[in-house]
Amino acid sequence: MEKKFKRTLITTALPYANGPVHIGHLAGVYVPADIYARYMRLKGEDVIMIGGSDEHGVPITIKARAEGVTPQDIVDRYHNIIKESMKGLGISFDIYSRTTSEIHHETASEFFRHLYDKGEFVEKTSMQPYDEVAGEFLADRYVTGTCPHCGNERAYGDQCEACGTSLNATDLINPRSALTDSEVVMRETKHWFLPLDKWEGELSKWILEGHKEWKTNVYGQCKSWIDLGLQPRAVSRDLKWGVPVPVEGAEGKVLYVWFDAPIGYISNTKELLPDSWEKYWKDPETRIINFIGKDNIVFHCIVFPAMMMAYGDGFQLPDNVPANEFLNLEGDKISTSRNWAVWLHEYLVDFPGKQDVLRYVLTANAPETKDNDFTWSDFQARNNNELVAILGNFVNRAIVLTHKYFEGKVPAAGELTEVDTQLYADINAAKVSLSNNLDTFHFREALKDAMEIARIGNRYLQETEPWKVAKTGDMDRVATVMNVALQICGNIAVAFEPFLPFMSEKLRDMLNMGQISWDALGGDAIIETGAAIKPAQLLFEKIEDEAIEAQKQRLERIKKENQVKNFKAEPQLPNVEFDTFMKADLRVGTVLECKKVPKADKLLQFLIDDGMGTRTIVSGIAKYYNPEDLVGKQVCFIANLAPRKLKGIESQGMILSAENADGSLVVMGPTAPVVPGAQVK
Ligand code: B3M
Ligand code: ZN
Repeated sequence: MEKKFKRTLITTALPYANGPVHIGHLAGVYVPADIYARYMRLKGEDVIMIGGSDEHGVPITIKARAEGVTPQDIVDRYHNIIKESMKGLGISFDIYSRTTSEIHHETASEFFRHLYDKGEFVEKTSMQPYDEVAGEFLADRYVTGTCPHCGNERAYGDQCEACGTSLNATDLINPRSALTDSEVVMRETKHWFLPLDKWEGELSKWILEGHKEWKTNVYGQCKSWIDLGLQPRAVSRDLKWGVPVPVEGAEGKVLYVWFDAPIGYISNTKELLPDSWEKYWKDPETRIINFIGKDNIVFHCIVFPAMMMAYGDGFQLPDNVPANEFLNLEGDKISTSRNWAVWLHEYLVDFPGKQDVLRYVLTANAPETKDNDFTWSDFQARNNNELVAILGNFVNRAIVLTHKYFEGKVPAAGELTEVDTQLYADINAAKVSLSNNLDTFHFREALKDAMEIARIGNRYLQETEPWKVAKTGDMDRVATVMNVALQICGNIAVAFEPFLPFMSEKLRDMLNMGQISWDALGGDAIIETGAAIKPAQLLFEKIEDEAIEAQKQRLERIKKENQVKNFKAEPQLPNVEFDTFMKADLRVGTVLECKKVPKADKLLQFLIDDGMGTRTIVSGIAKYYNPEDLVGKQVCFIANLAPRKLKGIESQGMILSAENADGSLVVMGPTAPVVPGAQVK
């Protein structure tokens, strides 16, 4: 049995303000949360949706230092980009605030102080890396040194990027400060720890016994954490950027970002509702839903709940944490630092007016149970074959025909036939499934249910063929069919509002619909008889290949840039004597002819003027050159390499090329013309 509740508090993970948001954030958190919030509002529920930027943490300080600006500059920049772009996509936060706000600093500070005064923390001293020149403790990221596993001399204190091992700063050999390049020393420092072990029993009971209905990925992660045994967690850091630890003698210490960030949900609720925020957090009849990505599960299901248990005072734990898995982009993990992402603020510029297309594709592909892939081809196909061909097409036909036969006035329905009543039964069946899926956070399936209504509409017109009936003169029947078709349009406007709010608004405007509610869904009188409707406007447009190509090329370019950035030269080979080198007869020749080798997609066949005559050389560079472009060029080649047969052609030497970071080959030649046959020495 569903627990009774009076109101719903939706929280959405606070994105770090060290970069803009991308499709991974959207598919994982903000689009599903927004669908749910809009659905609740349509049902007339008391619901608020809380968002905001997470503006503390070490990565923000690193970015600021790299750019020579302050952390505040960084977070101001990204907070604004994030806030504006989310608004642009129609993510309907009731508040989108930030953790540098005064109210958040006060709230987080008070939260810590309350736990401190209650004796909920344990204090521990430990040895931490310290930079004596800067006079600062160093976050692991700020320590560099030699990796004990692979010998990489530029490993970071938290991880070696060469071999991928995660490290502690104390593991590094010859650790140095990334701030001043001075030698790192270890110094004693005191921190406060939240003893999660103390709350293990309660957490286990609450989740493992009380919330078996949670998604298996969420439940499973919680179970494995609890089974491993929970440890005390540090809730403070030696850092200048953050909420200062409100305890005497804690100068230079701030709250750990994962301590203050979830409190941001509370601060932002307070900012939104200064007088009534408490009922959203402390009344057992409030339902709290945390929308997050899978990497945040432990903080939302274990750490933050333990903080609330320790705080007491009626704070409620979440009812559900429908965390999603990750979305990949064209087969690769999305990464802010590698720029491997589709950025929301850029999408909104590149595809103006197409917010709903992105919302649709991200929902249809939502990584609800496993990681999923976003590809531009799929984006195009879903727009053209689903939104345009099914949804847009049905609505357009219904509205155009109404104008054609009834001058744009909703005709009265006569007696309904079996086809008509079956249609309403089908829509109501879709509604039941749709509501169930939305209630249980199965948004992909829910979207299919909504789409089913448009499919039902297309089938209905196909079956009833009003254009044929009109020719028989039975305008009463045509009126009934068009009335029903317009009711389906009205149903579509309601069913899709949570998913595609821009489309829904446009459709409601065309149909002159006023307020809508979820209750009306499935009804046969959503659209009033006799009312005037507006001329048809296209709800979706075909997306052409050029637009998709441009996006694919952008990704290709980024992939190349990353390969260049990450290029590591091969280690040098052992020395050879000069005489050994001189044994290779290197020459310059002029390309007389160049053509593709049939049935070998890698090979080009050259005819070279080598100064002594001509010779044939076969080279594996066909992927990187048009043969015509090489004719007349001068190339370096090894003249005395023993001839070899390639695809039946004897190659008399080898053309020299350099291999680029992406594996592509560039042919070597002289920087100014020389005589064919010139020796390379
Ligand atoms: N900023 C981590 C993340 O964006 C973190 C979430 C905070 S939610 C309180 O993945
Ligand atoms: Zn290593």
